[in-house]
Amino acid sequence: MKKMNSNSALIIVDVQYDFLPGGALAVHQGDEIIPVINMLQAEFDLILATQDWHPADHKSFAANHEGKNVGDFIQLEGLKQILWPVHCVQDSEGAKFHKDLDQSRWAGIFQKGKNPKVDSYSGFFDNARRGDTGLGDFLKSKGIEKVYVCGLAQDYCVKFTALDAISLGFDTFLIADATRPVNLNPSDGDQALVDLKSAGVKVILSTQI
Ligand code: VGL
Ligand code: ZN
Repeated sequence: MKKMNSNSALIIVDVQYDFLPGGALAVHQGDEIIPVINMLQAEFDLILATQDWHPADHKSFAANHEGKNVGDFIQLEGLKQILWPVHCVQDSEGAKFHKDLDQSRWAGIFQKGKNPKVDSYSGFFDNARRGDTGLGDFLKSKGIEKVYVCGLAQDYCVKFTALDAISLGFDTFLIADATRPVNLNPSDGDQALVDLKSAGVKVILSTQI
């Protein structure tokens, strides 16, 4: 493997304890991607991470709505919102990156989900597309044209990060063996791949890099 062109960036989405086995919103076998991502990082000159980073009063948490349960839907600022368990609360253990994930060469960490009134799956924009983390401008300022996305979860934050990347004009790749779905519905992970491919995202394996 030789190093990627300088016009490529790797985006590592939400590899945080709450999305890993034993966490509050655990992704089955989510920890299996950590060694794959660590190997992948060697191929990139520019590596960024996203971090789900919610205030404790975040409205996406079922616990913040009396009588509601995880998996229920509500209207939030005019958007349909599924309710989650409390996860990735700012400064909590669950919000930390896994200790085995190599962070030594990251150029930046883009936090999302800080506005208590709107959820934010993508590392670029919140779900209402009002808030902007600055990730798009950062990539453009570095001359990046190709974006490779990996991390958790395939059917939520990875999916929406890749969809926003392609909408911003980046040639976008999903590294399929470096992500795992949370699969609230058993087909969500597969459906995410279908949706990504139809938007023009190229689904590849880490061995193809
Ligand atoms: C995520 C649900 C809620 C994710 C974040 O990282 O995929 N999913 N917040
Ligand atoms: Zn979240």
